Amino acid sequence: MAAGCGVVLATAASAQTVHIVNQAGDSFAPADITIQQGDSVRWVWSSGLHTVTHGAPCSTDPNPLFDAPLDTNNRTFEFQFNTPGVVPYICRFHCAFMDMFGSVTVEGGGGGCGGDEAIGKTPCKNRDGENILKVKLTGAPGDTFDVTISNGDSKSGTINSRGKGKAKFRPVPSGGGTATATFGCGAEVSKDYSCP
Ligand SMILES: [Cu+2]
Repeated sequence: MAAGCGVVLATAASAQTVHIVNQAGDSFAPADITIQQGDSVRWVWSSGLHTVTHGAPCSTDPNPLFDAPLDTNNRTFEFQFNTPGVVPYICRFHCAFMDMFGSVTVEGGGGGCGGDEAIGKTPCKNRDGENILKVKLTGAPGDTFDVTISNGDSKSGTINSRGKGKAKFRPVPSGGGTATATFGCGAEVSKDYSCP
């Protein structure tokens, strides 16, 4: 887990995490946190009138991702960060005089693999005198992959919304070989194939 996070609540449904930032007097605690893409941050009020406003000290971003009150009527504000990068934010009332601002650093790469990363079937068939090898993959939707086969040929692609991907090679030499897939999330899997 990233250093500087306060309380971290794991959600049951997925690997997504909710990170807590407390309003403590005229500051955010912790002011700067690092999270993974898809995680959420929940700001928690304790006293006074504040806002959680996207922007660099001390102005509002021209296209703010969020601009929420944090006060007795709005005691929490939660936002999910789906894009890697650094998102600065301020309190509108206390940024300039009290340095009440912070930042959320969103790390990409999915924060690890989902466990579905695998090579399924590797059919290789002769068509019109050429061997065509298909390498069928499963993984997390949106994740990228590179597949390399024994003759050094490689192909890349993206796992589709149904969790499947495919790499097609032609021509492929006769005989056996191994297909190795490296996923964007870091997983590496291999499977043998055999061509006529
Ligand atoms: Cu404030």
